[in-house]
Amino acid sequence: MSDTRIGVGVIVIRDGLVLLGLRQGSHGADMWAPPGGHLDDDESVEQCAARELLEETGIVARAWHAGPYSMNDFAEIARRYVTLFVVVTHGEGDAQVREPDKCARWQWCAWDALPRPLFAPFASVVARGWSPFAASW
Ligand code: 8DG
Ligand code: MG
Repeated sequence: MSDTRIGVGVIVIRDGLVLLGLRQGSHGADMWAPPGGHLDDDESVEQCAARELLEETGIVARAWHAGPYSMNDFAEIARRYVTLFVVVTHGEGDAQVREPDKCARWQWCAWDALPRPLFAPFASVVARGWSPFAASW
């Protein structure tokens, strides 16, 4: 793959649950993914996480931590994505569908009963056995 991009995934945890959305209209459509998007040239990873979270859900990030990363090849769009995950341990506000063309609905999910199929970058860290609930943030 000669085209590598950086994505940021935002893992919001609240009351023992994690926020996932059903993707629409792009690669990974009809798969469950955390909020997120492309890292812009002029922002930090944390700024990107807070911006994407606000744009897509209306939730304001109040506390966050660096999470894991994953690397995934998407043959259908001939791109490799490096996804940097940020864990938001305190987010303010309810999850709203702010970009209905990109996400059909948000759902707070139990880690031991995640919906499927999961979008590949998030599926990678789950498959590795990583959990946001194993750490004492
Ligand atoms: P943007 O172009 O407006 O910045 O982003 P977007 O419109 O929100 O696009 P997106 O498809 O939600 O995310 C941009 C890319 O980031 C997407 O093509 C794939 C990549 N990406 C990962 N991992 C993750 C992830 O865990 N969640 C989300 N939402 N996107 C991710 O590589
Ligand atoms: Mg997005």
